This record gives sequence, C-alpha cells and structure tokens, in this order.
Amino acid sequence: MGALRTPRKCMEKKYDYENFPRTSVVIAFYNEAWSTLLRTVYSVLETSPDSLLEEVILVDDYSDREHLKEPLATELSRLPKVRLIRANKREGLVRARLLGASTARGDVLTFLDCHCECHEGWLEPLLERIHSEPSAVVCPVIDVIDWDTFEYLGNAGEPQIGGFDWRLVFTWHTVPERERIRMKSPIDVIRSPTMAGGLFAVSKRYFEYLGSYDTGMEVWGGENLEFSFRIWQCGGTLETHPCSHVGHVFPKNAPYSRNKALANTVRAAEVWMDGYKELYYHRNPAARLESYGDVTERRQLREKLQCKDFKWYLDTIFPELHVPEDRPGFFGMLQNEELKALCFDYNPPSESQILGNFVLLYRCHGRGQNQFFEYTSQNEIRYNAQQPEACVSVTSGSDLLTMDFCMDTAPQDQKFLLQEDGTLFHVQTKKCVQAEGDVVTDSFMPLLRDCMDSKLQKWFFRERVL
Ligand code: UD2
Ligand code: MN
Repeated sequence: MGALRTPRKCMEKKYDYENFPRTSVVIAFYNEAWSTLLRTVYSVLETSPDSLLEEVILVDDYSDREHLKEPLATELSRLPKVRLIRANKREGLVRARLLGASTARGDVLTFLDCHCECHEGWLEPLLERIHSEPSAVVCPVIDVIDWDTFEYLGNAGEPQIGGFDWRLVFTWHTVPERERIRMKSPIDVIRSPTMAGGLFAVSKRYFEYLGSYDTGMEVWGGENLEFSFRIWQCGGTLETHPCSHVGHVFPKNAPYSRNKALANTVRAAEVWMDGYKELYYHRNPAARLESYGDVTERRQLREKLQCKDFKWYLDTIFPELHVPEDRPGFFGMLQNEELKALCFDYNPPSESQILGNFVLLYRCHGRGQNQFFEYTSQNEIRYNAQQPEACVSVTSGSDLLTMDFCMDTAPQDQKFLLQEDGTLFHVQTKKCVQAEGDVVTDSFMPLLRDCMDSKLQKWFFRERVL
C-alpha cells in the first residue's frame, strides 16, 4: 500500500464502537473483472471490525461474462457474511443497488463500487458519524488505484469536496476557507455540496425516508448529483470523513455504454433545480430535447418532504459556484457577421487543464459545449463549460485570443465591449476582434486588429443554428 495522507490524529483516535450501528455493504457490479471484484470483497472482510459488519451483498446486474457465473458463486460461497444476488434483467446501477438494499439486514447501508480496496480503519469513522447524526450521509476519501498497474497510489493531497459545473458534470474542489473554519478539528467531517456517487454510508431508515433513489434512472450517471441535491435540499447533510479511506480504480473506459447519463441528469435537473435548470439547458441544448420519462413521483416526493429550493442550496451549500447571468441575447454561439458559418470555438487541452489553447473560429454547431460563451454585464466573454471558469483574454503584445481564469472583478485584458453595431472592442488595446483565416486550409481565428467598418469585425450571439 502506498503512502496515505491520513491526518495523524485519525491514527491516534480510538473508537468505542460497541453501540455503533451495524452495516450491510452493498456492491453492485456489471461485467467486472475477477481480480478487482474479489479485491473489493476481501478488503471489506479483512478491514471491517467483525461486530460492525452485518454482511456483504453483491448484486450482479445481469452480467454475461462466464467467470461471474458459477465460478464466482463457488468462490463466494466459501466466504463468511457474503451473499450474492442476481438481477433477472439489466437494471443499471440505481436499481441494482436498491435490489441489494431491499434485502439488507444492517442499520446502515454502505455502498461501494466493485473495484475498490478498503483501507484499515475505513468503516469506524463512517459508522460513528451516522451513530451521532442519523441524517448524515458520509463518504470516505476516495484514494486512487492505478488503472494500469492496480497499485494503490493513495491520495495526492488534502481531501477534496465535490461540486459540479453548469454542464452538470461532477467536479472536485479544494475545501473552501469557510468550511475549514466551520470544522472544529482536522478530523472533523467535511461538508460537501455533492458526492462522486459510488462510495457512501447512510442510515437505512434515513435513506428510505429521503426516497432512496430515482428508479427512473438507467445504467449510469446523474444519480450522484440527484442524490446530493436531494440530501441537502431535504434536510440532510452530505459529508466526507477525512479518516476513512477507500481506494477506487477510476476507469479509463467502462465495460458498458454510458449514454443514459444525459436522461438521468435531465431528471435530476427537472426535479431539483427549479429555474436554474435553464443554465444547464443553455450549455447543453441536447439535454432539452432528451426524453427523460415521468418525474411526477419525484416532484411529489420533494413536496412531501418539504424540501428547500435550489437557490437556497446554491447560496448556502455551494456559494463558491459562479451562477451565470445568461441575459437573453448574450449567450450561446458567438457568430461572425460576415462569415456567418463561423463561431468562437475553444478546446481546452484536457478536461482537467482548461488553459493553454487559443480561441479559434469553427463551423457553428449549436450543440453548446465548446462553442458556448456567455457575455456578462462585466463585459467578460466567459467560456462557461468548466470549473474553474475561463474567460477570453489577451496576452500583452499578442493579437491572439487566449483563455485565463475569470476573476471576481474582471481584469482589463478580459474586458470586451460588445457594441450596438456588433463591434467587439477590446478595451485595453483599443482594438477590435476580427475574423481572419484561410479558405484553402479552412482555418480561421478571431484576431485583434485596428477597428474599421467591416462585417468581419461584427459579432452576435445566437443560441441555435437556424
Ligand atoms: C462514478 C461513481 C459511480 C457512480 C457514477 C455515476 C465513484 C467512485 N464512482 O463512476 O459509483 O455514482 O459515477 O453514475 O464515485 N454498475 C452496475 N450496472 C450498470 C452500470 C454500472 O451495476 O449498468 C456498477 C458498476 O459495476 C460499478 C458501479 O455500478 O460497481 C459504478 O459504475 P462505474 O464504476 O462504472 O462508475 P464510475 O466509478 O466511473
Ligand atoms: Mn467505479
């Protein structure tokens, strides 16, 4: 096992766990490899205090790989406390987990993915917290197991909290100052706006009270944000315990298609986000067209539990998240007046590295994503896909448009005046943004040029391709 950054106080802490609730560990799997699945099971059995572990429930979500049939049943039959349940059809992770939960005998449900390794002392902190606060949903710190070597790499640094961006993609963030102040000790739980989804413990009763999961969600994706919003808005708390560590193999590719994630995410937005769902739809127009089934029952649940609204959630639980203005006519594709087929287009070097490339012009596609920009009342052109957010800026001496992180108050080089006539005037250099390029190589860019009366220097925002 690699070096772990568990606070030393965690090691020193002794748990008096006689009265702690017992847990059922529920692990749903679909076509998982033998070694990773059994590593998960053995590590649970080897690291959980006997008196705290009621059982381990494995739910086979209708896998078709041979090794998961007889051979798995035989292997597991030798192990104490382990039960194997099989779905009769492919259920997806939400209903597979619920199938396991429905037969659970423990007071607490602890969900794990099927490619984890629990680390010594992982369970006690989770159960202690739920023992003292039954409405707490508690996650371990998720350590990294290398996808290629399966080495337990440990955690790179301080635990992080979960967030999301306005594409409704889950994101990781450093613990904000206000939360560090709230925590009374480094081994106190860390409040988190969202969870990654796979690894958490919850009182069985409280899970049922909260409406367990949205069973209209298929396969994979979206359920983690839905559950996170629901926990907070309906009176619970979502936390990470810095003393609990579980390793997870972050998959480079999954053994199944994840195309249901969009519909699942729309269900979450439709039930929990009120008017803020529009910010999501603006950034992913395909989401608005996706059929997502019936959410009447989930809205009734929200009524019944008298849950708070999304504004409360944003203001109170995730105040760090920038809420876009999305003023009508000032978001979407930024299109050129002369070269009408061309729009601002930005491709970050990678999902985790947003800065570093130039803004280009590319055929307008109307799918939001990398052609989505928002023009703010501070005169910024925000590239609104990722967290932290990036704004169009200019490196001094250059006529190219680049990206830099947005600031609370827009710096001079990030200010562009979109004037009545469509001119996009860069305040600092007093130049205008002009479309330039080459038809033969089909490469175009927005560049800073002396202002003149030309449609190549006129721009307008449009939400869709007409
Ligand atoms: C993350 C979560 C995962 C889930 C997902 C969003 C962690 C560490 N993982 O993705 O738990 O919340 O985000 O949906 O936070 N599975 C089934 N049936 C299916 C599909 C998946 O049983 O149809 C199982 C799968 O075998 C695994 C679990 O569900 O045990 C999660 O799937 P994943 O590991 O492919 O998801 P991951 O870790 O990329
Ligand atoms: Mn996983």
